Amino acid sequence: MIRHRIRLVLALLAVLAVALVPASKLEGQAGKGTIKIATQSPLSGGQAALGEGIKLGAQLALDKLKGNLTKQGFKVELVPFDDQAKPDVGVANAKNIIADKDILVVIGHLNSGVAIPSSEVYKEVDLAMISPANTNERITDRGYPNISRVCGRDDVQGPVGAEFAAQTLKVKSVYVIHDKTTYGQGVAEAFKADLEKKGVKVVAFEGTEEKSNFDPIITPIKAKNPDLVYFGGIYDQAAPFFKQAREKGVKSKFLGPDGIDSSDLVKIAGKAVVGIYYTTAAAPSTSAQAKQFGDDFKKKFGKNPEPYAAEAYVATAIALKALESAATGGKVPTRAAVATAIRKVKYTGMTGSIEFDDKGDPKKASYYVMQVSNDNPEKWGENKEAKRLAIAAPPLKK
Ligand code: ABU
Repeated sequence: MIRHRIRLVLALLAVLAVALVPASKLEGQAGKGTIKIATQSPLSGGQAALGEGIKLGAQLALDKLKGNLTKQGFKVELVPFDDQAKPDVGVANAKNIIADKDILVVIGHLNSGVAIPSSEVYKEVDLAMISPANTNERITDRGYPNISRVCGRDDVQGPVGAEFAAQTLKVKSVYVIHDKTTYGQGVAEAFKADLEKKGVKVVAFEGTEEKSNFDPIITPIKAKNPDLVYFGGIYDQAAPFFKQAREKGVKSKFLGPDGIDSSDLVKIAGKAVVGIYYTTAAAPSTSAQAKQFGDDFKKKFGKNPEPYAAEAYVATAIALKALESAATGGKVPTRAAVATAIRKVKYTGMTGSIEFDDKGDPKKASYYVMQVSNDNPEKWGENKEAKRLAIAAPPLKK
């Protein structure tokens, strides 16, 4: 009886002891503070497929790799923001982001035209941004110490497309269309300039914000009958354009930049886009590491990763490494210290090896020319790789 009572008292004491331990300790988070990583990408609207992929790629990296920081006593959280692919929304979000002192890194954006003005806000407080997907050269050519990216640039991507058009497709005449955005027009101009250097005739260069009825654009294309049509823009606009162009009898080859690298291109345009080409700075999912990432992603989120989800994973992995090294002494690091630490990270993973140059570009980035091989969106990852190039980032133009 006495033994039973002693056991009961001991058990009660044990329960009491556990109850008195702070919740943060039980979770392996000893209350040293909270570190937040924000994502900014379109989570609604026509470009949400790529934007959601960026958010989920970052989420997967955080869940898998935050262990060292939580062991050090920090609570680590992801805070996703929807920039709606709109510059004004991105900037409004950026102001809220800098007001939250716990946010030490931003992973984003998808659209260069949103990233550039938003990063002017991050710069005010030395908040680091690592872009998984922005390819416009001005992202890094401003020389901001807090802005880095893990992908290539449009002043390389444009010429990669031009080289492929001239040397592989051997086209003699090209009709260039762009979406009038910083990204779409920028990459189209880089493509056109290099094409003309190679002696290929650019029969037209025009911008459009049209999203649904492309008749007024298709009629002159039919009249000129170019060997190739290049569309500098994003898949939500390119897909209906390509579809209507084929339906109206345009026989030209089609080529576009990485903005059309999304399974939603075939979801919208179907068979009309099978066989078309695109350049991209997003690594195809062919390596063993990328396949493992695809499996993990599908298991966790129930869908395939879109292009640039892997780059968002890599950008977040780099951010976590930088946070670990900047958080020496067990204190939450300053934003400036994190930005400085990011530039020192050397990372090798599923998209290759990344080491930053002094303006925040990867010293060498990979560029791919791909061909759409199937009208099944589930098989976007099986598109055919026509060419792969590793090219050094151009130095800062003085
Ligand atoms: N590079 C693909 C996404 C478009 C952009 O950079 O604006």
